[in-house]
Amino acid sequence: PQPVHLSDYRPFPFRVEGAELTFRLNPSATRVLSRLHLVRQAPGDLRLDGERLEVLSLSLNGQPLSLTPDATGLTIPAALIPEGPFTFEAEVRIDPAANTALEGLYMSGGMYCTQCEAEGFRKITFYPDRPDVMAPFRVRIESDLPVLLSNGNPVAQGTGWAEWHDPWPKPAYLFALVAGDLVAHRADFVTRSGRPVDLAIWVRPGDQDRCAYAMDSLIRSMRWDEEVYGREYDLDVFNIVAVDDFNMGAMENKGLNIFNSKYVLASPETATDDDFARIEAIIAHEYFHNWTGNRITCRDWFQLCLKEGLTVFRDQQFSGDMRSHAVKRIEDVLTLRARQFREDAGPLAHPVRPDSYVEINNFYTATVYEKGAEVIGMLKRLVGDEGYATALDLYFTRHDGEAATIEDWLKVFEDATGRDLTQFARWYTDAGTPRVTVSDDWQDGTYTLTFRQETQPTPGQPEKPPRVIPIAVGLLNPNGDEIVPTTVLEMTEAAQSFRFEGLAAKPVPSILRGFSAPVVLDRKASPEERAFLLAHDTDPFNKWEAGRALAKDVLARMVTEGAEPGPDWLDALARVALDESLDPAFRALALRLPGEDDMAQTLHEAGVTPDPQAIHAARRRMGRALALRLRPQLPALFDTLREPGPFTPDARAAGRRALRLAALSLLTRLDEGQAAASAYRAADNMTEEVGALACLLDIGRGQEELGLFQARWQGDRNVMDKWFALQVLHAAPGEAAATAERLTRHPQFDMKNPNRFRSVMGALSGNHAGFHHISGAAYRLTADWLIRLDPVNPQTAARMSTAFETWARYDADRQAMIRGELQRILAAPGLSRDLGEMAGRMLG
Ligand code: HT7
Ligand code: ZN
Repeated sequence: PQPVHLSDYRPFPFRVEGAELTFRLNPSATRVLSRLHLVRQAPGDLRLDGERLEVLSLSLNGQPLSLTPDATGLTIPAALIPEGPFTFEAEVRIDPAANTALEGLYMSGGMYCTQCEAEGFRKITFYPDRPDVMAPFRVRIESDLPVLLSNGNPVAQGTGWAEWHDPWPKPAYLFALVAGDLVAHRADFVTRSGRPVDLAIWVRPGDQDRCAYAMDSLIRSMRWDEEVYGREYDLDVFNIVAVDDFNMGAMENKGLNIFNSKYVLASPETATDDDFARIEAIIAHEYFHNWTGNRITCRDWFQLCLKEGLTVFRDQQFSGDMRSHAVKRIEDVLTLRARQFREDAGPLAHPVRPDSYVEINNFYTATVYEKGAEVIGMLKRLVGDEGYATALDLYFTRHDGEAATIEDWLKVFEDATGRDLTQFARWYTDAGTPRVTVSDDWQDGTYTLTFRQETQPTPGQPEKPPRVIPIAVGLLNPNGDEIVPTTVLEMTEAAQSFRFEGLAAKPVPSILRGFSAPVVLDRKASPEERAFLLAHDTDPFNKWEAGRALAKDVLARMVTEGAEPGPDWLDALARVALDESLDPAFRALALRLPGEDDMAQTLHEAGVTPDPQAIHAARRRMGRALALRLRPQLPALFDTLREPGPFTPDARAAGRRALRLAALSLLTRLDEGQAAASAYRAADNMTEEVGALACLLDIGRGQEELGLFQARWQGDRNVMDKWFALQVLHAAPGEAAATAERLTRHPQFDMKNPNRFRSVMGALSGNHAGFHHISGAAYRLTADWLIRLDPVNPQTAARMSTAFETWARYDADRQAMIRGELQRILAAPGLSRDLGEMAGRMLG
């Protein structure tokens, strides 16, 4: 397949003034009638996208058209098109029941639903399926099912039909339709200008008592967007539907968000604290798209970060406001490093705004989303809070109702703040994570910090000119007082020095506070200096970062030199863990040991070939050493943090549970699981049930508890996903592949359900030492299942193939095995464009 290039963009030569659609729903033979009102804007044929549509009739201004579509659409020659407005009509037949790719119109548990982003609408009818073609839609749904939903406002309904009108012009990727036997959890909202909005979350009967948290999150999101960004909701209704079969997290269709049910349904018994936090964030994310994505959309899919980076940035701000900014920032950076830095360091590296793709679904990546959000965080830091607010207001007024580009976005900031952002734009066009090396000098009361930036070549980009890097710095004096509060240094050169004058003593620098830029900071600091910052830094991110750096240094020496953790690290960490003046959530994060995948990447960057088994073994020894150091305090830490009263999902209570479980995990390394076994039986919420079970599985126990869990939850798909995933994630390295393989034979394993598939195969690649076990069994099993899944659901198969993206880090044997599996995937007959592109890029 030919790649699409950013430089190929051409405006569409027609305007769609209105789209009228009628759906006659039938599981295997749905008829879709579309009437498009069009006006020519420029010379040319009318090209409509359309895939796998059985044509029943086509007409233009009421005259039948005898044209035959090709594999990707229909061309109506310019000569057949009249001057002035005209109407194109098509009737097609589609087969939702056979649609296992979950793109277009498909069925999930007897319900009809749609997923049109990025290019799914072309599987429903002929249409210019590109984001810069925006039109108001009228939709009529005919079906016996009781609930019939589409975008916009309801117009009328009767027995067996309903009509909807969406007055806001939108691209086809935001189209949605749902029909099913559903029940609603309802609430009211009044916007700050007085518009009443009916809110509803639609779920399968029996699930309605698990919607309260999602509804509360929605209401808080709507209020927050009014208060912080001045953005109001703009329709009479806002509907959310939960579906079990869904390729991603959720979808922001105008007025009708469709969600993976795992990001809606929650009760204390079924959802963990992480689930609650994710539900809050994703509900907010999809709601915020109403302005950043729907009202202002993307000109083409290369501009995806325009809506996704900004919307992630907004949902991160929201979660920080709702919870703790410090904890949220640490968690976001952990995710960024685990997913985006990993992507940026391998064969799949691409710019935040890519300039070519074969399959756009392969570019819904951590780089576009999370790095896209980091880039906005940097912009905000550079222009200040006020500059950011002014720029955003200008963005909304200047581009409302338009399909915009990154150039438009940056121009808004230039116009609002007077800054030249030419160099800053490299963050959008250049792939790779800059490495910033720091050295310092102290002379006669002047402290000098010198930074050097370097970015390794990435596929297709050998040269990496310097970028603008905002480096937030604070200075502490040797007794721990802050003498220079956070100051943002703007690095623009390959090497640059910054001076601080008039200081009485050599300070201790706290660099890259708040993780002010998505870079790897390379600073050779002594363990004493890191311990000092862990104890005294006023910036909570850098306080945590100091502890993390210390732990990584210790772990690296354990892996490479066989060293054991010394008292410096153990004492420094114990002080933080036991400091009751600190937020328990922060203490829990400080106790979390560096991840094995993260360690593998760090060793690789230091020129050491990582041995997954050695990392795994060292990390276990590290955990045991920490447990021994904290032994006297662990039981009390576990008991006194118990929450009195009924479960609440708020951040304070969740933080206490997180620290309690961190203590339990350490205790388990000393008592052979006694405390965890009783904690499992005493648990009255899913956080502690799963937490205790994970502790047991980690030490090779928990079989009885797995049986209890299954007996209790086998009727609940979302909870059972946890049961599948836990067993694979916590399997011993030599058993992980066999465990996953056994679970694929379980009667409740269903590869057509992406959540279930991910809970086994995603968990296998998440078990670092298990996935990279030298037998190669996990590599083979993963490739077997990707090949099997590909014809069923190519989008999910392609996403999951990123398990192999880190192959170049490892030794020659593992490299050969992984490359062999990628070649086997590439040779699979009938391979999809999705998986083919990914395997090809990974092989280079
Ligand atoms: N904008 C959406 C991205 C998306 C998607 C969602 C569900 C299924 C397939 C999908 N393809 C792309 C989700 C979001 O970022 O908010
Ligand atoms: Zn999004």
